[in-house]
Amino acid sequence: MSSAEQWTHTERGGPAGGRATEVIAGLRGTSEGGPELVQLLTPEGERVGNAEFDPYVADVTAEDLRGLYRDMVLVRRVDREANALQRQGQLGIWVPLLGQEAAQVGAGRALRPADMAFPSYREHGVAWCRGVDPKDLLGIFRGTDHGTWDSVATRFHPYTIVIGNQVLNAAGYAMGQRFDGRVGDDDGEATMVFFGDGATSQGDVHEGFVWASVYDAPLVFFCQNNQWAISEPTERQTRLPLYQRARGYGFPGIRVDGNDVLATLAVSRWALDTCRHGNGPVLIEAFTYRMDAHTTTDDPTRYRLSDELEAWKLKDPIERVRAYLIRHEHAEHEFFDSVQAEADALAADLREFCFAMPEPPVAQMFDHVYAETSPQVREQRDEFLAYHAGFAGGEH
Ligand SMILES: Cc1ncc(C[n+]2csc(CCOP(=O)(O)OP(=O)(O)O)c2C)c(N)n1
Ligand SMILES: [Mg+2]
Repeated sequence: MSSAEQWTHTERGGPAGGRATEVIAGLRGTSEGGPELVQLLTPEGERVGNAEFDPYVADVTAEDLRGLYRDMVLVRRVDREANALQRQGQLGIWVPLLGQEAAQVGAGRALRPADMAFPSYREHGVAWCRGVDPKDLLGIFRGTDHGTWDSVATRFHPYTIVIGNQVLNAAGYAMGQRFDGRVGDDDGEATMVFFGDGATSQGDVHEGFVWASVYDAPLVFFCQNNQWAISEPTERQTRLPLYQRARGYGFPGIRVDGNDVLATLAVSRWALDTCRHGNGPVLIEAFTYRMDAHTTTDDPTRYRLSDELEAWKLKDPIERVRAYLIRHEHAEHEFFDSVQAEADALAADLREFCFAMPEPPVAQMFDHVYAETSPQVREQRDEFLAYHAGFAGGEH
């Protein structure tokens, strides 16, 4: 029996006290965001006033909104193209961001150039906002490199696959920003770290919360609650809304509609401001949904119901901005057509690049295991090369 079958068919007890019997996986994990959800644009594209957060997007013009729309369409197109490339055998695996464009673009566009960002492995939209060329992401998933962007120049750390580990890296980095006196006023710096709902059950994330809290590190914890950690629903990670965990660590937590790019931008700007002024960390829970599989190796129909997906499709992050732009006559057909054409060209370029990617020499995988190679690594490399040389055609 797969673990998905176990939670759909067995009775679960445990400390929560039998409340979760016979729950169909996901139905509880994907309930509405609740009254505490910060939302500025409804799924229908209507603007909702919010006295606390409106000031943080008061300067956002129609042109800026078109820019956010463009960002989301382009990153979705990159995502779909990379997914197709995996299906055609060009990538070993792909990690889709479908559905999480607003969360990532809202947060990514709130960051200033001097701020630092630590992603996990799904943050293609944040990468885009940091100026990382989508081509630089491909090698990670083709298995040819570890990402080719300059993480110092872009201020976008390499992807981290080990769940939650980047939270510790980010806490240390943000403590450094504080120790170096780079916080305290509006010119201060901040760091943002991205992780998932499942990651909140990792010790690394807990430790990161503690360190950042007690050192008042300028760190925004940006948790994309996409309702699932592979096949585990959020209800298997927490019995209270994730943003409320922050209180136990002594810093503010807030839940934002992660499918609303404007609200995510506003809340992220507020949180980054709080940090750069020296007030310590903030937790943002971006309430969103993973519309596709966990990765291309996963089949979500094994563990979640299609009506859940259908319900979330109505909250699509791109459609609500499109509806808003049309309703307020902020964009004409020509604009939407030109963004589509740009997306298609970007995808074609990505595809062409992928087909032409050179195969690296097999010895290269041993080069960056440590900053300086060790006798053990050298020995393993030599053994591996000798093994490969035994095949017809030499090294390969
Ligand atoms: C330390 C560690 N344990 C387990 C895994 C396997 N793993 C990969 S993704 C994942 C689920 C993560 O879920 P979540 O934090 O919600 O992020 P999402 O993938 O939904 O963005 C797990 C358990 C891993 N990569 N690292
Ligand atoms: Mg998740």
